[in-house]
Amino acid sequence: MLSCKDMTDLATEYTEGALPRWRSLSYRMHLAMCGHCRRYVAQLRRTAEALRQLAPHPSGLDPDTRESVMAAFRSSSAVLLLGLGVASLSGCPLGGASNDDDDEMGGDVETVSSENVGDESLEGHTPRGFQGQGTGLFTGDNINPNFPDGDGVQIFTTLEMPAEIDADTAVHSAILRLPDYSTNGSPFADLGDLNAQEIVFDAFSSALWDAEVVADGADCVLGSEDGDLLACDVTTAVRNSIEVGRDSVQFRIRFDDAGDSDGSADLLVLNPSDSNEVIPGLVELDVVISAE
Ligand SMILES: [Ca+2]
Repeated sequence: MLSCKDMTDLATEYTEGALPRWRSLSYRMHLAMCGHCRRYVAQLRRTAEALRQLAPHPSGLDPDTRESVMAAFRSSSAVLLLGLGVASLSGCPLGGASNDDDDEMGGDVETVSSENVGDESLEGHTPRGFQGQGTGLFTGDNINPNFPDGDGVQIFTTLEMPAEIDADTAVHSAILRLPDYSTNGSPFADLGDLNAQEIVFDAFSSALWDAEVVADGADCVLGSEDGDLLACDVTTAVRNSIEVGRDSVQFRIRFDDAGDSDGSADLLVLNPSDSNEVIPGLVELDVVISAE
């Protein structure tokens, strides 16, 4: 994983879209887990936009001066940002956090993990529009010609809380990941973003389609296009579970639109070997913690 220093070094290339695809995915992965780096990159974007807007204004810089500022910005963005008085990366909790960072967070920082339980009573898919449910973890539309056109299915999953976490654990960030998937048709292009929403249920059933998202719970975008590394920030879900003493976190995973009524399948499938089997490891959870 990229360290926070790596994130600083690569920030300008990232915001300019100049990173190789694999590196850009790693960058987004770190951003999903690290609020400090998200704020840093947001500040970088705002600063770049402000510089871009200097030239068109009569009172702005002349073209030569503006270009020299931009060149300095590209070559040393961190230094320029600090010179403009914006925040640094102090407190970044991931991949290379210094001892000082550990002290700020109240103890040794570590990343702990868990995965979906692989239990058909707690995981599966269910369609909109009629009563029914199935055991595979997939979402999209037109999975079966007998389904009403335009309807689709969504995923319900349960993950154990990592064993290292108890009521006294400080949770700094948590990321939900779908480590492997395949697509059929064009689900992202036709159905929109893939979302993870925190819900709570005792047993998987078709009645969960419109389950209430937990108030102030996690509701985040896992990905927006085919090939994305599917991951998003679910810190609030883990904190919510700890607060009420639950030993799991649960999510509904679905696209923005249930179906596009085009009559053809647009699917995302989590188990590449058997789309109708639920096994542990199809969904993963990484939590950055420190003991208080
Ligand atoms: Ca379709």
